[in-house]
Amino acid sequence: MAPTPSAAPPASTELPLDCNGRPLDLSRPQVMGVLNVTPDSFSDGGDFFSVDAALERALAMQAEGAAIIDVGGESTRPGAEPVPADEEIRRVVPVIEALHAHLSIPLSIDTQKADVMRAAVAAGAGLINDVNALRAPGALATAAASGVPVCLMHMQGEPRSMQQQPHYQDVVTEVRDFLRDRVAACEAAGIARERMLLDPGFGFGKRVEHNLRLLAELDQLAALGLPLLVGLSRKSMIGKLLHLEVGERLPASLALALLAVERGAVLVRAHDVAATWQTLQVVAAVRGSEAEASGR
Ligand code: YH5
Repeated sequence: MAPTPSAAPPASTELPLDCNGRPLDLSRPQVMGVLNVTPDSFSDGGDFFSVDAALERALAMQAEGAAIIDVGGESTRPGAEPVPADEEIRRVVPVIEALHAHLSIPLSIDTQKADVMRAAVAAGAGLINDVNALRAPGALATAAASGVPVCLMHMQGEPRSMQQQPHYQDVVTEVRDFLRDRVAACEAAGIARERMLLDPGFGFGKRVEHNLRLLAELDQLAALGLPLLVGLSRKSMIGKLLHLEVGERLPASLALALLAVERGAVLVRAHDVAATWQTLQVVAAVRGSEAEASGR
């Protein structure tokens, strides 16, 4: 089969990303394991947050095939209230230090705050995952100075109220233009394109119809030429489509992950690492066979 000419250059995913000294290979689809370090997760019954329990969970995700672990100390679920920076730092820094000492894969910090980014990278984090795309005060300069790669995500509104009135004329165009503007802002701040990932932000100020359109036309975002991260795991769109509780959303999460990588995503943020990794492995096996058949 003749190679299909594409409008945009492919994402520069051949070289591994340098995540604070640890490589992240995005030449094939990979799993980002989710590690929430909020008081409702890993508590030993009371208010006490256990670093050991978080480490155990992270080691399991590494063994299950995660290429990176995303540590988050602030809930960004719809309706969530903001957490002060010092509280977020108290939650994430001991966990990042322990993971950095005991895991070999890179770690990312899921935060919007410059102070948390700085503390997390000093503790060993190798990627800044910001659902606010570095729009908070000081975030752009802090991320630039940190030297680590950044994931820029689209969100309409803010977590507290974003699901009240999501509205778009054309969701794909608006998300694409937003991400293009943030890439330009990052480049102006001294962040090289080679250190950026993009994310449409499924569920962040979007109705089910918006999420579906973004997934159906994900190739339009891939055409920006940067690696795409997607977070679809267990999200409300699945609950709304199928009337399922959070714990019942794995099969649909895997189907959405598969559709996303078919449309160009290279990093899939997921809670169920083993199952997601297996899904991506069979996709990679079929792609390998395709490449062989076309003589590449
Ligand atoms: C993301 O998409 N999401 S935190 C609600 C759920 C289930 C899961 C009601 N951080 C993303 O995982 N970072 C989060 O069910 C993220 N992309 C990136 N880059 C929200 C979350 C969730 C929310």
